[in-house]
Amino acid sequence: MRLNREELSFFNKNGFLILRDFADNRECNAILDIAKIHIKYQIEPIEREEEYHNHSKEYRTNVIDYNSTLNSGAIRRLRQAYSRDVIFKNWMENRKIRPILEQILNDQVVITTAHHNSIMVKMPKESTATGWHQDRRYWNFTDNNLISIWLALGEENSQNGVLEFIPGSHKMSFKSEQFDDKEYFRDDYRENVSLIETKVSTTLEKGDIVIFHSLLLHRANKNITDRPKISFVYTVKGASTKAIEGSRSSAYPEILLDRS
Ligand SMILES: O=C(O)CCC(=O)C(=O)O
Repeated sequence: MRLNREELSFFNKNGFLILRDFADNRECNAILDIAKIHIKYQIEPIEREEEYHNHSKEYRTNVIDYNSTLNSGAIRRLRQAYSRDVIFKNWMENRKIRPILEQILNDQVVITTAHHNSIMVKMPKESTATGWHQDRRYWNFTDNNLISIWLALGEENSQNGVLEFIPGSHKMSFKSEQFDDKEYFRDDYRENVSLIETKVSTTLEKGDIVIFHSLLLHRANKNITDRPKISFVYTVKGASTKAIEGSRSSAYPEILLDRS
């Protein structure tokens, strides 16, 4: 499957693209079943809600051990999905999406397991909102040619924390004062307010995917429903984009995928 010219130019202009009904029910259910077992038995490495919310910029930049430092609390993400189960690995190495990723990256595709490589969980009541941010802020690579693939494993809407994006923000330059000390894009900063008003949020159904650029500003609400929201997200880069040696980004394996 390849993107047509309109889809590719939509991604280049806006920094994200939704592909509806991309993964079939069987694939989604297999991922969900395994994810639920790992959530139930709290299989490390996990990040709990409190940690997701409170970890400092220094922690997120430097700490390489992804195991939780807490013994209890709601799970926010199962990390290192690639090496947890062949079902997760197969989704990340899915051949149907490969030509699309090659088109967007304009390069051979490499999975980076150092960062987004997770089952994302938003538990009812206990989950928190995520502020506006660019994923790339704590990542160390030679350039920005990285994109993430988000798979909805159930309905995602404004009630349970669907992703929201600021279209085109992946191409904008910002001043450091537009961000707070954890590098969240400040929603109380005058210049940011009008830009934030341009946000888009689109309900997702099970099997829909969103591909988004590593510099795109995005956020999500907390889950105020009574059912967990479970999603899968992983990041790929172009082969010519290199992790900086000695950084957290180079501390985990990379998987070079065959050309389509
Ligand atoms: O699910 C959320 O709250 C947002 C997740 C996200 O944007 C991230 O982890 O980078």
